[in-house]
Amino acid sequence: MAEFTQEQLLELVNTSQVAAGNPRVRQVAQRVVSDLFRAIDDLDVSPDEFWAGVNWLARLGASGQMGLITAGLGFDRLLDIREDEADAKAGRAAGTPRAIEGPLYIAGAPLSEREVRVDEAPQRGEVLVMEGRVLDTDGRPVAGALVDVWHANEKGRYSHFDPDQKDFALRRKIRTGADGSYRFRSFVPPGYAIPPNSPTSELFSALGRHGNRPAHIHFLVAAEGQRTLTTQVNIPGDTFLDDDFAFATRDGLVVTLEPNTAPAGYESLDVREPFTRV
Ligand code: MBD
Ligand code: FE
Repeated sequence: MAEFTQEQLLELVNTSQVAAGNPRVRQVAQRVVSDLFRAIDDLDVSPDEFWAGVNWLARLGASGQMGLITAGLGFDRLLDIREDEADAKAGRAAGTPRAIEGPLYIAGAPLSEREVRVDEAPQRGEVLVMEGRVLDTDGRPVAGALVDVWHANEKGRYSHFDPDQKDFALRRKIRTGADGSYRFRSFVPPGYAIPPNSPTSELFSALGRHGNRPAHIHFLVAAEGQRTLTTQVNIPGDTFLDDDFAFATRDGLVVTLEPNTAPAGYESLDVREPFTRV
């Protein structure tokens, strides 16, 4: 009785619970299962290969690198491309290009008004000051916008994912002033590399791919009545600018650095030495 062909099995898997459950979940799950059945068949995947894959997925989940792999396989950028297309289709103004959030954002960073020092003494790397204004897509200043900033430390690691850093190290939130302005001091961060000896690096070496991201700073900009912008800026000159493992860099987000040898007006940020201004 319970003998089926491959096609009959797929039909059974996909229809065995039609009456109950969530139709959207069912629709997506059916599609994914169908595609995997097909891939196993087309590629003649052996049982050993199949279980090796399952084992890798189990280790991936346990390692907390699920979000890292989605970025590395291009899914995060895919969703951004789709958002951009939806905006274009709906005739919504683009503004600053979006860039992926990535897997390393932590909500709840300490909040400051108008300006903040993001890093802590002792100074690491080159002093960086970034200042600007949050504008809406009509170019009007957005007062009271919350600008969430986060970046890697001098070793390319992020707090909360690195036992050597304090919680919320290199993560700050700034509320913009009446003219939409904000500024912060930190240091020019290096690039990021995926952790070695991890499920992600295992896959990437098997694929012959590197796991490097060019130097960048993340932003999440939110304001009452406005769509939230998730973006990044890239530090110019990085060798991985056009070879980002997460496919997340964008031309419009590579900033210009301006060497500043006369740091007057930055006393409140405790800048006393020459610095780089974005
Ligand atoms: C990062 O720092 C990052 O920004 C992304 C998108 C993925 C991995 C590490
Ligand atoms: Fe990052």
